[in-house]
Amino acid sequence: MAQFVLPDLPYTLDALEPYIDAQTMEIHHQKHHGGYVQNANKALQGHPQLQDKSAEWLLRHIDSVPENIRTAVRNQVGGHVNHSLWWTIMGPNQGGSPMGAVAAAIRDTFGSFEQFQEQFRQAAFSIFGSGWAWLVVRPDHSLAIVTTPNQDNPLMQGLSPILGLDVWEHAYYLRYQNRRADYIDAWWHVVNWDEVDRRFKASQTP
Ligand code: MN3
Repeated sequence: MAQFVLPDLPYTLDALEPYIDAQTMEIHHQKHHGGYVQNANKALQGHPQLQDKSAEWLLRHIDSVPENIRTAVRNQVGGHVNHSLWWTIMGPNQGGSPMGAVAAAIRDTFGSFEQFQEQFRQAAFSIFGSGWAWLVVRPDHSLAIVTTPNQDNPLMQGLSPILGLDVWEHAYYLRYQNRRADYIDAWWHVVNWDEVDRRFKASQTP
């Protein structure tokens, strides 16, 4: 039995239109995320001692994964975990400003929601090549903006991601071509802040 399974999208393919188009969603979910799941399962096939581990555990303990499959686990399990978060922190009729505990923490850390958005936008825009921008919770429960290359996940550095932005070209090229900044600006309209707040609260309990 396969260790990892491609999760269903929590909404229809066209639900994030016009900000993210249905064709991009279909290819991104079925082909890209589907590919990470298949390749992750393949990488772990001959390693029964790792098959009862969660994807998150494997990333947190990436240094204990056997060297001959470490790069594959990092890329493919990383891709699976990143995209599993990605679908859930977006939704139709979302966007706007965060509410609740995470909103207060963002204000305390960055001064205002607008200042947070500007810093996050700058971080995402500045990634060279493929990668992700993240809002993470540090072990001391404070917030920070970080970026990772490729499909690396902040769990590999002991950080808990609660919001992520995929800036691989496969996430936006069909609609936005080279205009990454326009994609980032549009993306705020689909951020599901209730889910980000839920993840934030979960990260605050020991
Ligand atoms: Mn992607």
